[in-house]
Amino acid sequence: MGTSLCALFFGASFACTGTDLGNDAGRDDDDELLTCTEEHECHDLGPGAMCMGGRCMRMDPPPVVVVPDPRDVEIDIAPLIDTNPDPAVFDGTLIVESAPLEIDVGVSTPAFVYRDGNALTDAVRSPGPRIDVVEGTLVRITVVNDLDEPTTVHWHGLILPIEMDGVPDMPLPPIAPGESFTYVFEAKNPALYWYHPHFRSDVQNERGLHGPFVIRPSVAEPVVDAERILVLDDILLDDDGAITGPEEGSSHHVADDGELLMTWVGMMGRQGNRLLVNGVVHPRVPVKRGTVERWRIVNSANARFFLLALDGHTFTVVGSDAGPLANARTVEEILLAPSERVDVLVEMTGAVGSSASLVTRPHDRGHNIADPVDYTVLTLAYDDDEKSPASTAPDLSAPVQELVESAAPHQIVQMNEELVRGGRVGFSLNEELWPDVTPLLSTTGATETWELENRTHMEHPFHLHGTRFQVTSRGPLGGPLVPVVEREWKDTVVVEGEETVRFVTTYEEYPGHWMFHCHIFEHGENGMMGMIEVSGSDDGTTH
Ligand SMILES: [Cu+2]
Repeated sequence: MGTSLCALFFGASFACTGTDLGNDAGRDDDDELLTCTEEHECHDLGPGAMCMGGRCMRMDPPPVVVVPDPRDVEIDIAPLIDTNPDPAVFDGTLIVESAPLEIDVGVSTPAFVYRDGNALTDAVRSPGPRIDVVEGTLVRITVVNDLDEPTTVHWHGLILPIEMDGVPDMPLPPIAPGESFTYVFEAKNPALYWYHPHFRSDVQNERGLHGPFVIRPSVAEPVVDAERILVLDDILLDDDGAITGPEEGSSHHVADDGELLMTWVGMMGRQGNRLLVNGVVHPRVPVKRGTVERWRIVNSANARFFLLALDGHTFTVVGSDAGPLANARTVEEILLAPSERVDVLVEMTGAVGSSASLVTRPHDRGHNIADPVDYTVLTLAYDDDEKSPASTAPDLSAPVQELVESAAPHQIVQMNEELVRGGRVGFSLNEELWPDVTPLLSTTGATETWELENRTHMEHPFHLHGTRFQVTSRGPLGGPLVPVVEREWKDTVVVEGEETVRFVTTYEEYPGHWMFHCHIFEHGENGMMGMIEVSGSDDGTTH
């Protein structure tokens, strides 16, 4: 029995002997303690316990985050230079190249960066330049690949022709080393978006390739005292300051005492040990009492969920991934999964001369395991004087035209996980692992209800390309769904473990093979990607 179990867990190529399995080979007598069919049968193993491949396992703890003392560093991200004098057209150049970054003070970290090809400075940083345009602008961005490997740029959340979506071979090939490509599209739906590669995203995004993309409304917005674009990220550094991973090989190992352990990366994705705000670890940001700031936040991390709280303050949420809310809501915490965005107003009510910490709180995204403590993301430092009279929060709301959920879903996506060859965990959609997938089918103009069924015990942030959607109902897997009353425009939604989420969307304009996938990049690269083939409605196809 030991041999076959070994082959299952470690793959046929692994030398399966009693010695290699450690004490596990001697556990045949009490195998019933380790076998399982349901997750709860493993809970005696403590935090991180799971049932995988019919065996109880426990997960490694998450990496411990290092938070140094705050640094007084400017965190604003410079805008990408527009070389076209016509305000209706934006022409910019992004050069993708290798460069060292200083993540830890005095330590050089080899990384990848987007550099503004028209900037006069050689200074580089990650995130890449802020692309900042008004809706209706024709955007033309030439991407020059100076890496030694192919890359693409995916404009996350933007609605554009399929050729401009940056997914390799869908239908255009990736940009080869030394080559360039000009992406052309119109900016629609004002909100904060972001851009990143869709070629080995787990590696290239982690190494620094991502940047913010702001689309502003064509009518002037109410004034705030300050607007901050905050790109939150984390990065996993080794003792020499190098970016580690991705992990290859089995997702499991055998502890000295014979216990089966699942690696954190193999199961949860690569979570970092440094937290970054616009590329800076723990910046100190000066603020003034009596002001109102607008923070537009994107989570560009591979896998980390930020559960944000600001000591002594609340957040007034005014916008979501792909548009403003109809009604602002005040909250004390914001959960932001990879690639989600949030638009908030923060009233600076702290005492003059005081400070406040923006932290990410422990969040269990599955298997009863989370960070052990709060980690500080940035520190606010209040000036010694205040604004008087104090500003009041402006009204940034806008109506959200509600889409209607149908009684039966048109598209169903089941999320699952399984042990696959080589001992890795494969994350599947409709029991298929990318790239061996059967496309869903749709047509432009059809308003369709999607049902996402998460059959795993962990959260997956589901992202659909080429459109935006409204979550309309959600509830426990197999149980009653509860309508979502406050509608918002999303392109990424967190589906909790054993949860069903329904959303409604319309591919209004652009046919093509559009991707959908888990935005934990390691899950996507380990199978959790699929596609929908959207035909033009004038093909004669009806729905
Ligand atoms: Cu996932």
